[in-house]
Amino acid sequence: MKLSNYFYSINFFCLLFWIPNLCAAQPQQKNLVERPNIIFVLVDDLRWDAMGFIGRYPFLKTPHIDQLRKEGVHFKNAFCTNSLCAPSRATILTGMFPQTNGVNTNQEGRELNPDKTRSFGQILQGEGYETAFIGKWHMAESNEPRKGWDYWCSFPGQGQYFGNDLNINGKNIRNEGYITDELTKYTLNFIDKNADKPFCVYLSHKAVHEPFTPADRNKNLFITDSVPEPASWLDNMVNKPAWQRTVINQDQRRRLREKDLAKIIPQKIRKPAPWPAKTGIGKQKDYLRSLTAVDEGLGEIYDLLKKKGILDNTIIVFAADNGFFHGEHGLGDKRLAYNESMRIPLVMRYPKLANANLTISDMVLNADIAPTFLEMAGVSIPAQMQGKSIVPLLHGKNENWRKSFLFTYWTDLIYFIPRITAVRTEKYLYSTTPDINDIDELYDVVNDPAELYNLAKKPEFSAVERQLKSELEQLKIETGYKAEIPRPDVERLGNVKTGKLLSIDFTNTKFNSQSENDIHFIGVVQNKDQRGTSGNFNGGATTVIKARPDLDPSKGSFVIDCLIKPESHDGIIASCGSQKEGWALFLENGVPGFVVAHDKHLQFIDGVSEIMNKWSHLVAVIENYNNVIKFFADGKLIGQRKMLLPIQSVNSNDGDIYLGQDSGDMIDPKGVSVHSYKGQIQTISFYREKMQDSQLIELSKLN
Ligand SMILES: [Ca+2]
Ligand SMILES: [Ca+2]
Repeated sequence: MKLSNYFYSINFFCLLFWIPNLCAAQPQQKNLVERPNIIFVLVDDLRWDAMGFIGRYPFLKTPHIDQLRKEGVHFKNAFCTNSLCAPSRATILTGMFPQTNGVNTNQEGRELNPDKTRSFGQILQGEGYETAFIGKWHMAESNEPRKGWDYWCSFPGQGQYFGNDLNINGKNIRNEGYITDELTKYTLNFIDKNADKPFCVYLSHKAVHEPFTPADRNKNLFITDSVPEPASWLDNMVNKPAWQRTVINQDQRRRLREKDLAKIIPQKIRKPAPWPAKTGIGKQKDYLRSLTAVDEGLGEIYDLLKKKGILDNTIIVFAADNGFFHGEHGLGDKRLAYNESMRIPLVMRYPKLANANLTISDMVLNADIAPTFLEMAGVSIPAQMQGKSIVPLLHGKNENWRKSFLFTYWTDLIYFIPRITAVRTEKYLYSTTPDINDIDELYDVVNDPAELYNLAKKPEFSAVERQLKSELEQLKIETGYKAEIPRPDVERLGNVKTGKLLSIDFTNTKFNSQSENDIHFIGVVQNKDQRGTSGNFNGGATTVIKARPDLDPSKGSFVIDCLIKPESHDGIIASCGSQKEGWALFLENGVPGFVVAHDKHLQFIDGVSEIMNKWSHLVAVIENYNNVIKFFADGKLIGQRKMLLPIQSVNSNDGDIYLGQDSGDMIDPKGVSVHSYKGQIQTISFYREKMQDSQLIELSKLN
């Protein structure tokens, strides 16, 4: 059986009774000495149970996390509401759910709008806190400082374990060190310099995210230890939705074609191989080893706070953005609503409010972190925050606490994982996939924590299922849930030209070996048939349209319109860019198609009928503002698809448009790009214009 990234084997003061109203009245009175410092340590993809004191991995030693737990509170039922990096981080920062803060996927450069969705960093900064963000930001790609942080140290995107382009307060600095240790050092420096004022540090580790890479000193830990088998390793997946049994490899993920989908057959039954106890699954030991440097760093931070005499006036929170599967149900990665993915570690030390060795079992969320920090800092909580301060729980007041919450997932890159909406209570998980026709899931998480027995549609649970369904709908309304979340950044057209951008008419252009307005005709000869004059592209002939800002397909609605008569079965009619960013109109087996590339992800629309040796009018559209591509031929909509990733500017690379071939770096080097076009092109035009489907159908008619 094949391994993939996703599937393993066959396939988470007078403070005693401080009430919010009282603190809302307090911020003016800046009693800076008494205001607590905040240190928030976020680990990437750390499971709720991957902490030494939990005991899931008997060999795992996390003495400093364990010490925080002993001197503080463990929230044993902590969850993220969306198990993916950027959405969870946006929720942590804003206390708002993805549907309201706009960051519902890792893709499309989604980023918080700091003017509309203020982070706890921005708010605390406004209240006189010295704030620092150190580490992985991961919303959008840039490492540049974001609003709300007096001190900024970050890397682009995911970052690397070794070798990062750090941006420190606007200056770019190359750092070759082991990133967990480096981020700890920057944190220690910041605390050392700011120990005399209230500060808030968000230390956001790269660890323990893939590719799990421990510090050199920790590489040989746990060598002889056995990893206990998870109960759900034996899940044969018979009562799981079919999409969970579908195996898809990296290449299939990146080169999406509807016609290939039929070939990816969901496996009927998973037959688990024996559990590999010596190694665990998918470099599981390296994942756990990567945590050791995080724990060591936490120890250094603890020691410094103690040395500075500010330990007990500092709120220390240790958490993760989401969990991770290590072979449970044969799964890897996260995203789903099962325990391993949605539960997160959450430990807090703040002796002024929280008794030592306290365990809280009420359901708390990543959305609760921001409002909690604000209440603890004596700052009023903005009404738009959807999470709740956990301070009442610390006082044993849970009468008005939540009894359920909404978990969501919007399809992100791995296209076969559908949109998920789920409701979680202390007793049940009910999970649905509204966009596909598949079975729902219902688990009794108390009696079946491994989520092996799907109770959906079982008559004896029909009342429970009905109640959870209605709870789900209620939570969707309460939290402003939407199936589609508009990108916050949508479209900044600036001074880019709109309307018809360029048109080449081969009926009356003197194109032979001539150049005009940065258009170069190479080897194209004139041809005449019953339709009149056209440009004959005879395999190797081309026309190069030099890159211009207005021909950038990433801006607005970009329309490509051409009138052609193909004379060979395979070939590129027109292309721009490469696998990185690009598009191509092509013929394959005489059938026209349209492909858009971003970051080596190819997104195809394939035509259905052959158009050999006859005139045909093709219109392709990139609606980048809403991530849709469309393809029309001869007055009909051939297909449209939601892009998993929008195209970015091609002009930074090679933005020249080539007719008749894909020049330079190819869009699809193993497929359609390799063939030159043989046949006629009569006209080709480019527009930047939002057109209705009816207009596009009209445009693509063969008159
Ligand atoms: Ca993550
Ligand atoms: Ca190219």
